[in-house]
Amino acid sequence: MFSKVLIANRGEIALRIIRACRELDIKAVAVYSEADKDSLHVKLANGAICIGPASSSESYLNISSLLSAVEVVDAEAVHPGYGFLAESAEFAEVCENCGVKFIGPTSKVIRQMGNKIEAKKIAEEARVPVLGWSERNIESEEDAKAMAKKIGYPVIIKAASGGGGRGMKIVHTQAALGTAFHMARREAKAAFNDPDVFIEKFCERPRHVEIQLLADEHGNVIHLGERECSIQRRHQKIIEEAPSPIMDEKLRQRMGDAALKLARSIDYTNAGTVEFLVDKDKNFYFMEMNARVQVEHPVTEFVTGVNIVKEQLRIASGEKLKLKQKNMKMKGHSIECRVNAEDPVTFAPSPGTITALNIPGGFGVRVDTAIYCNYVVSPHYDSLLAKVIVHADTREMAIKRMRIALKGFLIEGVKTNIPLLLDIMKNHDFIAGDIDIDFLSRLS
Ligand code: MV4
Repeated sequence: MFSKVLIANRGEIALRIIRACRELDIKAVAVYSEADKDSLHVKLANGAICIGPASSSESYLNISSLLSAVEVVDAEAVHPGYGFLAESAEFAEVCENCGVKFIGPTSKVIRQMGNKIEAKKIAEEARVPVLGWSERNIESEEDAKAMAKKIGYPVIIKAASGGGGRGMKIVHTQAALGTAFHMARREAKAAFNDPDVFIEKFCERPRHVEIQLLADEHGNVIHLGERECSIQRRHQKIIEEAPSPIMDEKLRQRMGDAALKLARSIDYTNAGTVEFLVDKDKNFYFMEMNARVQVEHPVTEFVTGVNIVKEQLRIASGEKLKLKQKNMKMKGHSIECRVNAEDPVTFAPSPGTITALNIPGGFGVRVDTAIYCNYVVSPHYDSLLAKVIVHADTREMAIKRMRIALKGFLIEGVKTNIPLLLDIMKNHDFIAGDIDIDFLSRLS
C-alpha cells in the first residue's frame, strides 16, 4: 500500500479521501488555494501545500503546481477526487510519465471515454445497446440532413468532446436542423476547442440510471448496482438514490452485464460509472462513461456496504479485488440530497459567511461536508455545501428520514436550496418514484 498520497482537490471530497487514507494508514497531504487556507481539508491532512491563488485555473487545475507539490512532499500517488483534473487525460499522462500513480484509470482510457464518438463506437463494438446515431463526426449541413433523415426525428446533436450535457441541441424538424448544426459546432469549438459533433436519436422523457463499477489491475471487474440520477437541473444532479425505483433483478443484471462488458473491452481500471438512458418501456442505452469517483457515490456505499474510495486506493496500489460479484447485494434504500449555496427560487449562487450552523445526524444519516460555523463560501468554486445521505429499510422510510434531516439542517448567512429539496421530498410524483429527467422543469 502507498505510504503517502497527495489529494488534488478541496471541500467535502478532499475530506472523504483523507478519511479513507487514514483507515488504510496512508499519510494524506492536502493542496490548497489562497482562498482555502482556513479549510478543513488543510487542517485534517498530514500536511498541506499552497498551490496558487483562489482562481481554479491557477490552483486546483494547475498541473505544474500540483506536480511540484508531489515532488516537495514526496507523494507516491495522487487522488484527483471529482471535477477539476479528475478526467484530465493530460494530467493522468503527466503523472504516469513522472512515476506518480494517478488514482483512476489510465490516461489512454480517460482519453477514449472523453471523446463521446469514440466511446459510442467502443460501446457498440462491445455489444452494449446504443441509440441510433451518425457513427462519426458530422461534416456539413447536408451531411446532418441526410443523417437525421436516416435516424428519424426528433434527433439530438452532441459535441464529441462534450459530456455532462454541455453543447447539446434537440431538433424536431429538418427546417430547424441547419441552424442547430452550426450553433452546436460553434458552441463545441468555444467550450471544448473541438468543433466535432454527432447526431443521435432523441429519447423522450428518459431516466438517467448509472452503474457503479470497480475494476482492479488484474482483470477483475464487478458492479455495485445502479443509482437513479434523474432529478437534475441544467445537468447538475440534485437528488440521487439507490436502488432505482424502476429496477428489478433482471434489468439490474442486464444493465450490470452491459457495463461490465464495456469496462472489460477497454481494460478499464479503478472506480468508474457507466451512464444509461432508460426509456418508458425500460429499454436502456449507453450514454457515457465517467472515469472517476462521483459526487453521488455514498448512496451506493450505503446500500452495498462497500467503501468505494478505500477500494480505489487499494486498486491503485496494485491489490486484487477481494469483493466478489456474487456477494454484492443492495440492502435497503439510500437517498442523497445536494445542499447548495444558492437562491432556492432563482438558483443564483449565494456566497458569503456561514453565521450559524447545525448539521443533522442520527440513525441512518450521513452528512459529507467541509463547512463549519464562520466558514466563508467562496465565489470561486462550485456551490455544493453538503451532501445529506440517508439509508433506511424502505424508500418510504428513507424519504421520511431525509425530510427530518433536511428540517434539522440549519444554515444562516448564505441562502440554500433546502426549501426546494424539502418540496421534492413532499412531491407526489417523487414519492411514487415517477421521475424522469424533466421532473424539475415540471415542478412549480
Ligand atoms: C440524451 C437525451 C435524450 N436522448 N440523448 C444529457 C447529459 C449527457 N450525458 C447526455 N444527455 C442527454 N442525452 C438522447 N439521445 C437526454 C439527455 C439529457 C439528460 C440526460 C440525463 C440526465 C439529465 C438530462 C437532462 C437533459 C438531457
